[in-house]
Amino acid sequence: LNARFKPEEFERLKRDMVQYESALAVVKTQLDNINAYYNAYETINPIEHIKARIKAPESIAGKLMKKGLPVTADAAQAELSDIAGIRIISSYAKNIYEIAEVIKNQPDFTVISEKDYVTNPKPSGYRSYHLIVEVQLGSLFNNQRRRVEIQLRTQAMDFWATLEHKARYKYRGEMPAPLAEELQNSAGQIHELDERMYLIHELLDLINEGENND
Ligand code: 0O2
Repeated sequence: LNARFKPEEFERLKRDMVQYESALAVVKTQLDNINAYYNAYETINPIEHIKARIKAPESIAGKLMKKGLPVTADAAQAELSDIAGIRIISSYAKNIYEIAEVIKNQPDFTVISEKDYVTNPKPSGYRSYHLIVEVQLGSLFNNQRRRVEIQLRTQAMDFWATLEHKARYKYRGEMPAPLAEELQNSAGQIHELDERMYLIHELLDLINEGENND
């Protein structure tokens, strides 16, 4: 989709971007604090790493157009929840639920929506846990609130989603059926691998406990 903002809309969007950068920084700092807490106070940190990004104007325009919406700064603000986005990568699927609970209990975040594609994957094979949270900007921004999308996934889910996204982008929604099928099969295998790695991890824990009790 070759969508573009008109110059005056682009100028408005550029100004609005400061709000999303600000919301992203607030959420990222809170998540870095959670990460620091786990490193300092717990024996195991469920967070592997955290990535933050702002959606590029071309992608915002493309998504608005795909949704049949006007390519304007107002429409972007009203309709898109992932202009500011964060990805939290964990080692195991079980960690995702633990981190999601902590995030949901953060007093500065208001949870707007929650989608569990970990237990209920998309038809493409996509697995991740999505949370949309809202945070308040400072008084200079009239205490407005902005949304940030947080995607939680394991390293294996991230590996698959990154490659599938690349294929999806290349074919612009018209992915050849054999490729889509191959990706669906790989998603199944990745899921199996995720579960097997977790079992090995649990087994090692049991062995360690046994040795400590000897
Ligand atoms: P990008 O380029 O990653 O930002 P929405 O997309 O928010 O209008 P929906 O369907 O309610 O509507 O959102 P959903 O399903 O929660 O998906 C939002 C984001 O999740 C997508 O954003 C992707 O990042 C990711 N996602 C969802 N489904 C898939 C999938 O099948 N494969 C991959 N690789 N990623 C997926 P964008 O804007 O589509 O893409």
